[in-house]
Amino acid sequence: MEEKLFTKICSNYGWTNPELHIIQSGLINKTWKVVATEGDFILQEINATVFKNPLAIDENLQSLAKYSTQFFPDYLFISPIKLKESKSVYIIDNQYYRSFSYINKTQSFLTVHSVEIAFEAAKQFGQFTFLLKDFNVNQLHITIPDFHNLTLRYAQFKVALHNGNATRIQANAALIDEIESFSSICQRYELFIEHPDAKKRVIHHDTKISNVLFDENNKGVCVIDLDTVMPGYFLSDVGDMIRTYITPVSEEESDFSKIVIQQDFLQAIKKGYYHYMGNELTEFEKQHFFFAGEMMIYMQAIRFLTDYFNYDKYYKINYTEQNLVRAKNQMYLLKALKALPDFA
Ligand code: GN1
Ligand code: MG
Repeated sequence: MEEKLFTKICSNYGWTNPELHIIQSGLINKTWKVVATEGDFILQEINATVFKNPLAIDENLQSLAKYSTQFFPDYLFISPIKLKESKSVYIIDNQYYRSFSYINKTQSFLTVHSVEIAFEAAKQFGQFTFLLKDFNVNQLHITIPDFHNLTLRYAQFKVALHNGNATRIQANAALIDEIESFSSICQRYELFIEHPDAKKRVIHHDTKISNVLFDENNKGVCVIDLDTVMPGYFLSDVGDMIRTYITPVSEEESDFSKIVIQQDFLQAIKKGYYHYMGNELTEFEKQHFFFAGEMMIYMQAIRFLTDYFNYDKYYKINYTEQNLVRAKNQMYLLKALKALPDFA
């Protein structure tokens, strides 16, 4: 970040003697840690290409924070620091910034190294949706339309096959065939969302492990990264946990032999999520617990490959083939999961 811009941001927040440290996590927003005399803070630039209306995020967080403070005053709901006119988004040079107090004595992880961590994280995300179960979901703005709409993601993939980078498409015919051969997942998803027992709930929509803060004893403290909190289906949150907690390596791993399924982690996610949501989910939803994993892994493979064909416009990359590696990694994971008896 430019010195001049950072100085302006700091004076806006009233930070003195600030030090700026980049945090290399997340594929969409830019994140820094600021260490100042007034304390430690997280500073973020919201990606306004992805979040077309950053002020809608702010309104969502404010109404959820208000509800949470009113009904669950002890719950740690992480909302951004408020500025003038009680907005928490600071707009400068057409860019959107916001800041959070850094929660001290907490840690976060990039991969899940124990069943306890998987359990704790799933409990946190279950608690989030549980506490907000009587909040009117229709009050929330849709911060990314059709974010986890698999039908649309599949359609976007098909469009990319026509309009995308021809060399990349030709070189990956086998992968494309493979993705198409799993398209029954789209039909099952459609049957799910059409069913009256599939409930619209307040859903986090990005339940990767780095979005949970833990205390020094590895107990879950709170969930973070609330930009995609929107009305949605439990499939999204449980599915993304399955996608990201059950293997020892992340979507970035290029040595696929390391993608092994740890079945006890699957059970830990279920136990953790059901801790709060066990009496809330309908029987129909529970029957789709494992399907959630399939659906989210499949969708993520499609999203990475679509972006690769579309010249890597969406996800941050550090090397040319990164989105392709991510897509292949996710398809490998999907096949490994489908090979388990529960998923057959
Ligand atoms: C993006 O930026 P980050 O890492 O929080 C993406 C998620 C994907 C994830 C894959 C708004 O999340 O949907 O699951 O990358 N968020 C958005 O790592 O597209
Ligand atoms: Mg996110």
